[in-house]
Amino acid sequence: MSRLVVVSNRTSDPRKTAAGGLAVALRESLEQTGGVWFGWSGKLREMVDGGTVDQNDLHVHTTGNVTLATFDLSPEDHDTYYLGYSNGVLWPVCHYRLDLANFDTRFAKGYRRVNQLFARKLLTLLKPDDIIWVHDYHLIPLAAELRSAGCNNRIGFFLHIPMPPPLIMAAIPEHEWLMRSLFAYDLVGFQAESDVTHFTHYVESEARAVCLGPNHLRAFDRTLQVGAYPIGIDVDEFVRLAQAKEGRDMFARMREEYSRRRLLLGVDRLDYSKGLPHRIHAFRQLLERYPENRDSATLIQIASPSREDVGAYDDLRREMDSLCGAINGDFGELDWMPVRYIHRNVARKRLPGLYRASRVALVTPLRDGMNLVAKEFIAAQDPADPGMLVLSRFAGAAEQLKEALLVNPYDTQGTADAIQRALVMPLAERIDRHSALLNRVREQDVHWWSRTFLKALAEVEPVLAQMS
Ligand code: GDG
Repeated sequence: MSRLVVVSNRTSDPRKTAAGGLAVALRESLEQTGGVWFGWSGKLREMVDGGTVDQNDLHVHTTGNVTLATFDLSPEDHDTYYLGYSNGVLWPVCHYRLDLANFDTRFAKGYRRVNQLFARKLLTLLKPDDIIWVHDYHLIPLAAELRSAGCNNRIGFFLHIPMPPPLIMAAIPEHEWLMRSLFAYDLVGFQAESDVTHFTHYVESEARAVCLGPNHLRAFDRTLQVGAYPIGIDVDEFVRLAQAKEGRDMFARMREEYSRRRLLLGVDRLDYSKGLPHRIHAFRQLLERYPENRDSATLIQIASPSREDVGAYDDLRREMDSLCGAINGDFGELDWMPVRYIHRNVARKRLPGLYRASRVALVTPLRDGMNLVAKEFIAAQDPADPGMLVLSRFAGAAEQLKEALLVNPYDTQGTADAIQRALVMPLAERIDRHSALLNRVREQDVHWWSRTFLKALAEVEPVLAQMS
Protein backbone atom coordinates (compact mmCIF):
# COMPACT_ATOMS: atom_id res chain seq x y z
CA MET A 1 0.00 0.00 0.00
CA SER A 2 1.34 3.46 -0.95
CA ARG A 3 2.37 5.90 1.77
CA LEU A 4 0.45 9.15 2.09
CA VAL A 5 2.32 12.47 2.11
CA VAL A 6 0.26 15.47 3.21
CA VAL A 7 1.61 18.92 2.38
CA SER A 8 0.14 22.11 3.79
CA ASN A 9 1.44 25.55 4.72
CA ARG A 10 1.11 24.73 8.42
CA THR A 11 1.07 21.27 9.96
CA SER A 12 -0.39 20.05 13.22
CA ASP A 13 1.93 18.63 15.84
CA PRO A 14 0.09 16.02 17.94
CA ARG A 15 2.55 16.66 20.83
CA LYS A 16 1.57 20.32 21.15
CA THR A 17 -1.86 21.26 19.91
CA ALA A 18 -5.39 20.30 20.87
CA ALA A 19 -6.06 19.12 17.33
CA GLY A 20 -9.26 20.14 15.53
CA GLY A 21 -11.28 17.91 13.22
CA LEU A 22 -9.19 18.52 10.10
CA ALA A 23 -5.93 17.63 11.85
CA VAL A 24 -7.54 14.53 13.36
CA ALA A 25 -8.82 13.34 9.99
CA LEU A 26 -5.54 13.90 8.19
CA ARG A 27 -3.62 12.15 10.96
CA GLU A 28 -6.02 9.25 10.80
CA SER A 29 -5.47 8.96 7.02
CA LEU A 30 -1.71 9.17 7.56
CA GLU A 31 -1.80 6.44 10.21
CA GLN A 32 -3.70 4.06 7.93
CA THR A 33 -0.87 3.84 5.42
CA GLY A 34 2.01 5.40 7.33
CA GLY A 35 3.16 8.72 6.01
CA VAL A 36 4.61 12.17 6.23
CA TRP A 37 3.06 15.55 7.04
CA PHE A 38 5.21 18.29 5.53
CA GLY A 39 5.02 22.08 5.84
CA TRP A 40 6.32 25.34 7.25
CA SER A 41 7.26 25.21 10.95
CA GLY A 42 5.65 28.60 11.64
CA LYS A 43 9.11 29.91 12.62
CA LEU A 44 11.27 32.51 10.90
CA ARG A 45 15.03 32.24 10.52
CA GLU A 46 17.58 34.33 8.63
CA MET A 47 19.08 32.11 5.92
CA VAL A 48 22.25 33.03 4.09
CA ASP A 49 21.31 31.45 0.77
CA GLY A 50 17.52 31.52 1.00
CA GLY A 51 17.50 27.87 2.09
CA THR A 52 19.19 24.93 0.43
CA VAL A 53 18.23 21.30 0.07
CA ASP A 54 19.89 20.28 3.27
CA GLN A 55 18.34 17.58 5.39
CA ASN A 56 19.56 19.53 8.43
CA ASP A 57 17.14 22.31 7.53
CA LEU A 58 14.22 20.03 8.30
CA HIS A 59 12.78 19.48 11.75
CA VAL A 60 11.77 15.83 11.64
CA HIS A 61 9.83 14.01 14.31
CA THR A 62 8.29 10.56 14.05
CA THR A 63 5.44 9.23 16.18
CA GLY A 64 4.42 5.63 15.32
CA ASN A 65 4.29 5.42 11.53
CA VAL A 66 3.75 9.16 10.96
CA THR A 67 6.58 11.62 10.41
CA LEU A 68 6.16 15.33 10.86
CA ALA A 69 8.70 17.28 8.77
CA THR A 70 8.81 21.06 8.87
CA PHE A 71 11.22 23.84 7.93
CA ASP A 72 11.67 27.52 8.78
CA LEU A 73 11.15 30.41 6.39
CA SER A 74 13.27 33.51 6.04
CA PRO A 75 11.60 36.82 7.01
CA GLU A 76 11.73 37.90 3.33
CA ASP A 77 9.96 34.71 2.20
CA HIS A 78 7.36 35.12 4.94
CA ASP A 79 6.65 38.71 3.82
CA THR A 80 6.26 37.89 0.16
CA TYR A 81 4.95 34.31 0.00
CA TYR A 82 2.75 34.27 3.10
CA LEU A 83 1.67 37.83 3.92
CA GLY A 84 2.08 39.27 0.42
CA TYR A 85 0.82 36.75 -2.11
CA SER A 86 -1.12 34.14 -0.12
CA ASN A 87 -2.93 36.54 2.20
CA GLY A 88 -2.63 39.81 0.27
CA VAL A 89 -3.53 38.53 -3.24
CA LEU A 90 -5.06 35.04 -3.28
CA TRP A 91 -7.18 35.29 -0.12
CA PRO A 92 -8.88 38.61 -1.02
CA VAL A 93 -9.36 37.75 -4.72
CA CYS A 94 -10.82 34.31 -3.99
CA HIS A 95 -13.23 36.04 -1.58
CA TYR A 96 -14.18 38.57 -4.29
CA ARG A 97 -12.35 41.48 -2.60
CA LEU A 98 -10.31 42.89 -5.48
CA ASP A 99 -10.31 46.22 -3.63
CA LEU A 100 -8.14 44.70 -0.88
CA ALA A 101 -5.62 42.92 -3.13
CA ASN A 102 -2.08 44.25 -3.57
CA PHE A 103 -0.60 42.95 -6.83
CA ASP A 104 3.04 43.77 -6.04
CA THR A 105 5.28 41.73 -8.39
CA ARG A 106 7.67 41.02 -5.49
CA PHE A 107 4.93 38.96 -3.87
CA ALA A 108 4.44 36.74 -6.92
CA LYS A 109 8.18 36.10 -7.14
CA GLY A 110 8.37 35.21 -3.44
CA TYR A 111 5.37 32.90 -3.79
CA ARG A 112 7.01 31.04 -6.65
CA ARG A 113 10.38 30.91 -4.84
CA VAL A 114 8.86 29.40 -1.69
CA ASN A 115 6.89 26.85 -3.69
CA GLN A 116 10.19 25.85 -5.32
CA LEU A 117 11.69 25.59 -1.84
CA PHE A 118 8.82 23.37 -0.69
CA ALA A 119 9.38 21.18 -3.76
CA ARG A 120 13.15 20.87 -3.27
CA LYS A 121 12.85 19.95 0.39
CA LEU A 122 9.93 17.59 -0.16
CA LEU A 123 11.79 15.70 -2.90
CA THR A 124 14.39 14.59 -0.36
CA LEU A 125 11.66 12.75 1.59
CA LEU A 126 9.67 11.14 -1.24
CA LYS A 127 9.50 7.50 -2.25
CA PRO A 128 8.46 6.58 -5.81
CA ASP A 129 4.99 5.26 -4.99
CA ASP A 130 4.00 7.85 -2.36
CA ILE A 131 0.62 9.51 -2.87
CA ILE A 132 0.86 13.25 -2.27
CA TRP A 133 -2.05 15.40 -1.06
CA VAL A 134 -1.40 19.16 -1.22
CA HIS A 135 -3.64 21.61 0.65
CA ASP A 136 -4.79 25.09 -0.12
CA TYR A 137 -4.01 28.33 -1.86
CA HIS A 138 -0.49 28.75 -0.49
CA LEU A 139 0.72 25.84 -2.60
CA ILE A 140 -1.09 25.99 -5.96
CA PRO A 141 2.13 25.66 -8.07
CA LEU A 142 3.73 22.95 -5.92
CA ALA A 143 2.89 20.02 -8.22
CA ALA A 144 4.23 21.89 -11.26
CA GLU A 145 7.50 22.51 -9.40
CA LEU A 146 7.68 18.85 -8.34
CA ARG A 147 6.96 17.65 -11.89
CA SER A 148 9.66 19.85 -13.38
CA ALA A 149 12.11 18.19 -10.98
CA GLY A 150 11.04 14.78 -12.33
CA CYS A 151 8.44 13.74 -9.75
CA ASN A 152 5.95 11.26 -11.22
CA ASN A 153 3.98 10.52 -8.07
CA ARG A 154 0.21 10.74 -7.94
CA ILE A 155 -0.58 14.24 -6.62
CA GLY A 156 -3.92 15.64 -5.48
CA PHE A 157 -4.82 19.19 -4.48
CA PHE A 158 -7.65 20.49 -2.31
CA LEU A 159 -8.64 24.17 -2.29
CA HIS A 160 -10.20 25.12 1.06
CA ILE A 161 -11.29 28.59 -0.09
CA PRO A 162 -13.66 29.55 -2.94
CA MET A 163 -12.74 29.46 -6.61
CA PRO A 164 -13.93 32.85 -7.94
CA PRO A 165 -15.68 33.36 -11.30
CA PRO A 166 -13.32 33.69 -14.31
CA LEU A 167 -13.35 37.48 -14.62
CA ILE A 168 -12.44 37.91 -10.96
CA MET A 169 -9.66 35.33 -11.18
CA ALA A 170 -8.42 37.12 -14.32
CA ALA A 171 -7.66 40.23 -12.24
CA ILE A 172 -4.61 38.43 -10.84
CA PRO A 173 -1.74 39.26 -13.20
CA GLU A 174 -0.42 35.67 -12.92
CA HIS A 175 -3.85 34.02 -13.30
CA GLU A 176 -2.90 31.97 -16.34
CA TRP A 177 0.22 30.61 -14.66
CA LEU A 178 -1.76 29.70 -11.53
CA MET A 179 -4.51 27.88 -13.43
CA ARG A 180 -2.04 26.15 -15.72
CA SER A 181 -0.18 24.98 -12.60
CA LEU A 182 -3.31 23.19 -11.40
CA PHE A 183 -3.10 20.91 -14.44
CA ALA A 184 0.10 19.38 -13.01
CA TYR A 185 -2.09 17.66 -10.40
CA ASP A 186 -3.97 14.43 -11.05
CA LEU A 187 -7.04 15.49 -9.09
CA VAL A 188 -8.15 18.94 -7.94
CA GLY A 189 -10.85 19.04 -5.28
CA PHE A 190 -13.03 22.02 -4.43
CA GLN A 191 -15.46 22.61 -1.57
CA ALA A 192 -18.63 23.16 -3.60
CA GLU A 193 -20.19 22.56 -7.02
CA SER A 194 -20.16 26.32 -7.61
CA ASP A 195 -16.34 26.24 -7.35
CA VAL A 196 -16.12 23.41 -9.88
CA THR A 197 -18.37 25.42 -12.22
CA HIS A 198 -16.22 28.55 -11.87
CA PHE A 199 -13.04 26.60 -12.55
CA THR A 200 -14.55 24.82 -15.55
CA HIS A 201 -15.80 28.13 -16.97
CA TYR A 202 -12.37 29.66 -16.45
CA VAL A 203 -10.50 26.97 -18.37
CA GLU A 204 -13.15 26.83 -21.09
CA SER A 205 -13.13 30.59 -21.65
CA GLU A 206 -9.48 31.44 -20.97
CA ALA A 207 -7.68 28.25 -22.04
CA ARG A 208 -10.12 26.70 -24.55
CA ALA A 209 -10.38 23.60 -22.39
CA VAL A 210 -12.28 20.61 -23.71
CA CYS A 211 -14.58 18.65 -21.45
CA LEU A 212 -13.71 14.93 -21.90
CA GLY A 213 -16.41 13.65 -19.54
CA PRO A 214 -17.95 14.50 -16.19
CA ASN A 215 -15.44 16.80 -14.41
CA HIS A 216 -12.69 15.61 -16.75
CA LEU A 217 -10.94 18.48 -18.51
CA ARG A 218 -8.22 18.81 -21.10
CA ALA A 219 -6.21 22.04 -21.42
CA PHE A 220 -2.56 23.14 -21.54
CA ASP A 221 -1.79 19.71 -23.14
CA ARG A 222 -2.77 17.93 -19.94
CA THR A 223 -5.90 16.27 -18.62
CA LEU A 224 -7.26 16.82 -15.14
CA GLN A 225 -9.99 15.36 -12.97
CA VAL A 226 -11.84 17.88 -10.79
CA GLY A 227 -14.67 17.49 -8.28
CA ALA A 228 -16.52 18.88 -5.27
CA TYR A 229 -15.56 17.26 -1.94
CA PRO A 230 -17.29 19.31 0.76
CA ILE A 231 -15.22 19.19 3.93
CA GLY A 232 -16.98 18.10 7.13
CA ILE A 233 -16.33 17.98 10.86
CA ASP A 234 -15.58 15.16 13.25
CA VAL A 235 -19.15 14.85 14.59
CA ASP A 236 -18.35 12.19 17.18
CA GLU A 237 -15.45 14.21 18.56
CA PHE A 238 -17.76 17.21 18.84
CA VAL A 239 -20.47 15.25 20.63
CA ARG A 240 -17.81 13.89 23.01
CA LEU A 241 -16.60 17.44 23.74
CA ALA A 242 -20.18 18.56 24.38
CA GLN A 243 -20.67 15.75 26.89
CA ALA A 244 -17.33 16.20 28.66
CA LYS A 245 -17.19 18.15 31.93
CA GLU A 246 -16.02 21.46 30.43
CA GLY A 247 -18.72 21.27 27.76
CA ARG A 248 -21.48 20.56 30.29
CA ASP A 249 -20.22 23.26 32.68
CA MET A 250 -20.14 25.84 29.92
CA PHE A 251 -23.67 24.92 28.84
CA ALA A 252 -25.01 25.12 32.41
CA ARG A 253 -23.30 28.48 33.04
CA MET A 254 -24.63 30.00 29.84
CA ARG A 255 -28.17 28.73 30.39
CA GLU A 256 -28.17 30.15 33.90
CA GLU A 257 -26.65 33.49 32.93
CA TYR A 258 -29.08 33.95 30.04
CA SER A 259 -32.16 32.29 31.54
CA ARG A 260 -34.26 35.42 30.93
CA ARG A 261 -32.70 36.17 27.55
CA ARG A 262 -32.44 34.67 24.12
CA LEU A 263 -28.89 33.97 23.12
CA LEU A 264 -27.57 34.45 19.58
CA LEU A 265 -24.04 33.38 18.72
CA GLY A 266 -21.37 34.12 16.15
CA VAL A 267 -17.97 32.37 16.17
CA ASP A 268 -15.47 33.45 13.55
CA ARG A 269 -11.90 34.39 12.94
CA LEU A 270 -11.82 38.18 12.71
CA ASP A 271 -11.69 38.21 8.92
CA TYR A 272 -13.34 40.50 6.37
CA SER A 273 -14.75 37.49 4.51
CA LYS A 274 -16.92 36.56 7.50
CA GLY A 275 -19.32 39.52 7.15
CA LEU A 276 -19.06 40.64 10.79
CA PRO A 277 -19.98 44.34 10.33
CA HIS A 278 -22.94 43.34 8.11
CA ARG A 279 -24.06 40.97 10.88
CA ILE A 280 -23.97 43.72 13.51
CA HIS A 281 -26.01 45.96 11.20
CA ALA A 282 -28.58 43.17 10.77
CA PHE A 283 -28.76 42.62 14.53
CA ARG A 284 -29.35 46.34 14.98
CA GLN A 285 -32.20 46.16 12.44
CA LEU A 286 -33.66 43.28 14.41
CA LEU A 287 -33.83 45.45 17.53
CA GLU A 288 -35.33 48.33 15.56
CA ARG A 289 -37.93 46.34 13.59
CA TYR A 290 -38.85 43.86 16.31
CA PRO A 291 -38.68 45.81 19.59
CA GLU A 292 -39.88 42.81 21.59
CA ASN A 293 -36.26 41.62 21.36
CA ARG A 294 -34.98 44.60 23.34
CA ASP A 295 -33.92 43.71 26.83
CA SER A 296 -33.90 40.10 25.66
CA ALA A 297 -31.90 39.08 22.56
CA THR A 298 -28.17 39.02 23.28
CA LEU A 299 -25.56 38.41 20.62
CA ILE A 300 -22.28 36.87 21.76
CA GLN A 301 -19.81 37.47 18.96
CA ILE A 302 -16.48 35.71 19.30
CA ALA A 303 -13.97 37.07 16.81
CA SER A 304 -10.72 35.24 17.34
CA PRO A 305 -7.60 37.20 16.40
CA SER A 306 -6.25 36.28 13.00
CA ARG A 307 -3.47 37.51 10.66
CA GLU A 308 -2.91 40.62 12.72
CA ASP A 309 0.13 41.50 10.64
CA VAL A 310 -2.03 42.02 7.50
CA GLY A 311 -3.17 45.69 7.21
CA ALA A 312 -6.80 45.12 6.14
CA TYR A 313 -7.45 43.38 9.45
CA ASP A 314 -6.70 46.54 11.50
CA ASP A 315 -9.49 48.45 9.73
CA LEU A 316 -11.93 45.63 10.42
CA ARG A 317 -11.00 45.53 14.07
CA ARG A 318 -11.61 49.26 14.44
CA GLU A 319 -14.93 49.02 12.58
CA MET A 320 -16.15 46.21 14.83
CA ASP A 321 -15.11 48.05 18.01
CA SER A 322 -17.06 51.07 16.87
CA LEU A 323 -20.20 49.21 15.66
CA CYS A 324 -20.49 47.12 18.83
CA GLY A 325 -19.88 50.15 21.03
CA ALA A 326 -22.58 52.11 19.18
CA ILE A 327 -25.26 49.40 19.42
CA ASN A 328 -24.59 48.91 23.14
CA GLY A 329 -24.64 52.67 23.69
CA ASP A 330 -27.88 53.15 21.75
CA PHE A 331 -29.87 50.14 22.99
CA GLY A 332 -28.18 48.91 26.19
CA GLU A 333 -29.86 49.06 29.59
CA LEU A 334 -28.29 48.96 33.04
CA ASP A 335 -28.88 45.21 33.16
CA TRP A 336 -28.74 44.29 29.44
CA MET A 337 -26.16 44.78 26.72
CA PRO A 338 -27.24 43.68 23.23
CA VAL A 339 -23.77 42.62 22.05
CA ARG A 340 -20.98 40.87 23.87
CA TYR A 341 -18.04 41.19 21.56
CA ILE A 342 -15.03 39.06 22.44
CA HIS A 343 -11.86 39.61 20.46
CA ARG A 344 -10.04 36.61 21.91
CA ASN A 345 -9.61 32.94 21.26
CA VAL A 346 -12.00 30.72 23.24
CA ALA A 347 -10.80 27.22 24.25
CA ARG A 348 -12.08 24.59 21.83
CA LYS A 349 -13.53 22.40 24.57
CA ARG A 350 -15.85 25.27 25.60
CA LEU A 351 -17.34 25.84 22.16
CA PRO A 352 -19.85 22.94 22.11
CA GLY A 353 -21.49 24.08 25.38
CA LEU A 354 -21.73 27.60 24.04
CA TYR A 355 -23.26 26.41 20.76
CA ARG A 356 -25.78 24.25 22.62
CA ALA A 357 -26.90 27.07 24.91
CA SER A 358 -27.62 29.36 21.91
CA ARG A 359 -31.06 29.74 20.41
CA VAL A 360 -29.71 30.99 17.06
CA ALA A 361 -26.31 30.86 15.33
CA LEU A 362 -25.42 33.60 12.88
CA VAL A 363 -23.09 32.25 10.21
CA THR A 364 -23.26 35.00 7.63
CA PRO A 365 -20.00 35.27 5.66
CA LEU A 366 -19.91 37.39 2.51
CA ARG A 367 -18.02 34.50 0.91
CA ASP A 368 -16.66 31.30 2.44
CA GLY A 369 -15.21 28.09 1.04
CA MET A 370 -17.28 25.92 3.37
CA ASN A 371 -17.63 27.21 6.99
CA LEU A 372 -17.20 24.60 9.68
CA VAL A 373 -18.85 26.66 12.43
CA ALA A 374 -22.22 26.04 10.75
CA LYS A 375 -21.65 22.28 11.00
CA GLU A 376 -20.28 22.42 14.55
CA PHE A 377 -23.38 24.34 15.70
CA ILE A 378 -25.69 21.67 14.24
CA ALA A 379 -23.68 18.82 15.80
CA ALA A 380 -23.77 20.43 19.26
CA GLN A 381 -27.56 20.92 19.48
CA ASP A 382 -29.98 19.01 21.67
CA PRO A 383 -32.12 17.17 19.04
CA ALA A 384 -35.19 17.53 21.30
CA ASP A 385 -34.89 21.33 21.51
CA PRO A 386 -32.42 22.47 18.85
CA GLY A 387 -31.28 26.00 18.10
CA MET A 388 -31.68 27.37 14.57
CA LEU A 389 -28.97 28.17 12.05
CA VAL A 390 -29.10 31.40 10.02
CA LEU A 391 -26.67 30.77 7.17
CA SER A 392 -25.32 32.92 4.35
CA ARG A 393 -26.14 31.63 0.89
CA PHE A 394 -22.54 32.60 -0.01
CA ALA A 395 -20.96 30.00 2.30
CA GLY A 396 -20.03 26.73 0.57
CA ALA A 397 -21.99 25.00 3.36
CA ALA A 398 -25.23 26.44 1.94
CA GLU A 399 -25.14 23.84 -0.89
CA GLN A 400 -25.51 21.07 1.72
CA LEU A 401 -27.41 22.78 4.54
CA LYS A 402 -30.60 23.77 2.74
CA GLU A 403 -32.81 23.37 5.82
CA ALA A 404 -31.04 26.26 7.56
CA LEU A 405 -32.55 29.74 7.11
CA LEU A 406 -30.52 30.93 4.12
CA VAL A 407 -29.87 34.66 3.87
CA ASN A 408 -28.14 37.23 1.70
CA PRO A 409 -25.87 38.99 4.24
CA TYR A 410 -25.76 42.16 2.09
CA ASP A 411 -29.54 42.46 2.61
CA THR A 412 -29.65 43.83 6.14
CA GLN A 413 -33.43 43.86 6.43
CA GLY A 414 -33.85 40.37 4.96
CA THR A 415 -31.24 39.04 7.39
CA ALA A 416 -32.97 40.73 10.36
CA ASP A 417 -36.29 39.16 9.27
CA ALA A 418 -34.66 35.71 9.07
CA ILE A 419 -33.14 36.12 12.55
CA GLN A 420 -36.60 37.01 13.88
CA ARG A 421 -38.06 33.97 12.15
CA ALA A 422 -35.39 31.77 13.76
CA LEU A 423 -36.12 33.25 17.20
CA VAL A 424 -39.84 32.51 17.03
CA MET A 425 -39.74 29.24 15.07
CA PRO A 426 -42.05 26.58 16.60
CA LEU A 427 -40.36 23.58 18.22
CA ALA A 428 -41.72 21.03 15.71
CA GLU A 429 -40.27 22.94 12.76
CA ARG A 430 -36.92 23.35 14.53
CA ILE A 431 -36.77 19.61 15.23
CA ASP A 432 -37.58 18.71 11.60
CA ARG A 433 -35.03 21.06 10.15
CA HIS A 434 -32.35 20.09 12.64
CA SER A 435 -32.80 16.39 12.07
CA ALA A 436 -32.35 16.79 8.29
CA LEU A 437 -29.29 19.01 8.84
CA LEU A 438 -27.70 16.66 11.37
CA ASN A 439 -28.13 13.69 9.03
CA ARG A 440 -26.25 15.52 6.29
CA VAL A 441 -23.49 16.71 8.64
CA ARG A 442 -23.11 13.13 9.90
CA GLU A 443 -23.17 11.47 6.47
CA GLN A 444 -20.55 13.80 5.04
CA ASP A 445 -18.24 14.21 8.01
CA VAL A 446 -14.50 14.85 7.88
CA HIS A 447 -13.68 11.13 7.67
CA TRP A 448 -15.99 10.78 4.66
CA TRP A 449 -14.27 13.80 3.11
CA SER A 450 -10.70 12.48 3.37
CA ARG A 451 -11.75 8.92 2.41
CA THR A 452 -13.67 10.09 -0.64
CA PHE A 453 -10.95 12.41 -1.87
CA LEU A 454 -8.18 9.83 -1.42
CA LYS A 455 -10.24 7.11 -3.11
CA ALA A 456 -10.85 9.37 -6.11
CA LEU A 457 -7.14 10.24 -6.21
CA ALA A 458 -6.17 6.57 -6.14
CA GLU A 459 -8.52 5.82 -9.05
CA VAL A 460 -7.63 8.70 -11.36
CA GLU A 461 -5.48 7.99 -14.38
CA PRO A 462 -2.08 9.37 -13.33
CA VAL A 463 -0.22 12.13 -15.15
CA LEU A 464 2.62 9.75 -16.03
CA ALA A 465 0.26 7.52 -18.02
CA GLN A 466 -1.21 10.57 -19.78
CA MET A 467 2.21 11.56 -21.03
CA SER A 468 3.23 8.19 -22.47
C1 GDG B 1 -10.91 27.77 5.88
C2 GDG B 1 -12.00 28.27 4.92
C3 GDG B 1 -13.29 26.17 5.36
C4 GDG B 1 -13.11 29.97 15.49
N1 GDG B 1 -12.96 30.79 16.54
C5 GDG B 1 -12.44 30.04 17.53
C6 GDG B 1 -12.27 28.74 17.05
N2 GDG B 1 -12.69 28.73 15.79
C7 GDG B 1 -12.71 27.51 14.97
C8 GDG B 1 -14.11 27.08 14.62
C9 GDG B 1 -13.86 26.27 13.35
C10 GDG B 1 -12.65 26.98 12.74
O1 GDG B 1 -12.04 27.75 13.76
C11 GDG B 1 -13.07 27.96 11.64
O2 GDG B 1 -13.37 27.24 10.52
P1 GDG B 1 -14.11 27.90 9.29
O3 GDG B 1 -14.50 26.82 8.38
O4 GDG B 1 -15.26 28.70 9.77
O5 GDG B 1 -13.14 28.97 8.65
P2 GDG B 1 -11.59 29.26 8.19
O6 GDG B 1 -10.69 29.34 9.35
O7 GDG B 1 -11.70 30.50 7.39
O8 GDG B 1 -11.13 28.02 7.27
C12 GDG B 1 -13.36 27.71 5.31
C13 GDG B 1 -12.12 25.70 6.21
O9 GDG B 1 -10.90 26.31 5.77
C14 GDG B 1 -11.93 24.18 6.14
O10 GDG B 1 -11.77 23.75 4.82
O11 GDG B 1 -14.49 25.69 5.92
O12 GDG B 1 -14.33 28.11 4.37
O13 GDG B 1 -12.03 29.70 4.92
O14 GDG B 1 -13.50 24.96 13.63
O15 GDG B 1 -14.64 26.34 15.67
N3 GDG B 1 -11.78 27.73 17.78
C15 GDG B 1 -11.42 28.01 19.06
N4 GDG B 1 -11.54 29.26 19.59
C16 GDG B 1 -12.04 30.29 18.88
O16 GDG B 1 -12.15 31.41 19.39
N5 GDG B 1 -10.93 27.03 19.82
